[in-house]
Amino acid sequence: MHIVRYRSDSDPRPRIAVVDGGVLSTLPVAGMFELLNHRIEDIERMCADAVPDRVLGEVRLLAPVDGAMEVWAAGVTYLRSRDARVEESDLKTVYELVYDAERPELFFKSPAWRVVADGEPVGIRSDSELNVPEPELALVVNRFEEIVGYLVCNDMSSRSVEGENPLYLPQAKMYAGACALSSGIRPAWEVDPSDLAIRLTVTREGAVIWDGTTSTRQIRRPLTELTAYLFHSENHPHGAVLSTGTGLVPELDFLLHVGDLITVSIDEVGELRNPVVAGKDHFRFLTTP
Ligand code: DO4
Ligand code: MG
Repeated sequence: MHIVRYRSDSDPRPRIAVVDGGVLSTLPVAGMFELLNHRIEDIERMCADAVPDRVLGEVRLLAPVDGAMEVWAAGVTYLRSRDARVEESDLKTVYELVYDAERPELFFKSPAWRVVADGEPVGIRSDSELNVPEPELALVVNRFEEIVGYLVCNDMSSRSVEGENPLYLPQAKMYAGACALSSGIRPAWEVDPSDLAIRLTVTREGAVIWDGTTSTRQIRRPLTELTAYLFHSENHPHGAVLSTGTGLVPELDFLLHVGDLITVSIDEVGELRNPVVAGKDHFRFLTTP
């Protein structure tokens, strides 16, 4: 079962539904923001009580975030991410220190309206030479700080901008098309997230040019430690998405090209596929209603 946001030809308003076996059951909420205003046991009951009303082929799936929801991300939570950043940066110690520190690295990634959906393009900055996808397990958290489900996130990043100076992190991480989320939230009551395979594949002109796999078992911190820091000094009245960091980083000689197809899949959670474009002009669709 997955929880999705969709739009149909017969109704321009986005709706929230449960999908199971290709059949949708629309939920009685105005948006994901309203669903995440409920406790997890109420959400589970709502999903169980929902009545089938249409099939997947009749609708367009949207990014599963709306209202005042925000996407945040954790960093340097896997050894591979620490080592890759030590290699690319002149200021190595910040990454070594944060990997072991009590306080995790958390950063703001995107408001709901800037998130791109499965199938839409992801972006690279026109002023950045070294760009990578970051395949990550993302947590969907309700306003009560409970993890209600899981998504696939691609935390697109400029390695050259971040590598030049860690203070450029916001520019390396936040730009048009930098945040992609899979369509369906896999409910937390259906999946154990402790050892899920995460796979990244990059395809160019039909041929695989990079492929790697890791597991959520490699993450250094408990997931609830990350959500506790997210809610420590800020309220998230519409809930939030927290991406948990990457365990796969291609070698420094790997360069993403326009036209590459990035596929991230996480066992039992879902798949996210996005072609690569360069520059902000491709993302006007996010800013026009
Ligand atoms: O420290 C910079 C960002 C790290 C990150 O995004 C990751 O480890 O996934
Ligand atoms: Mg990341």
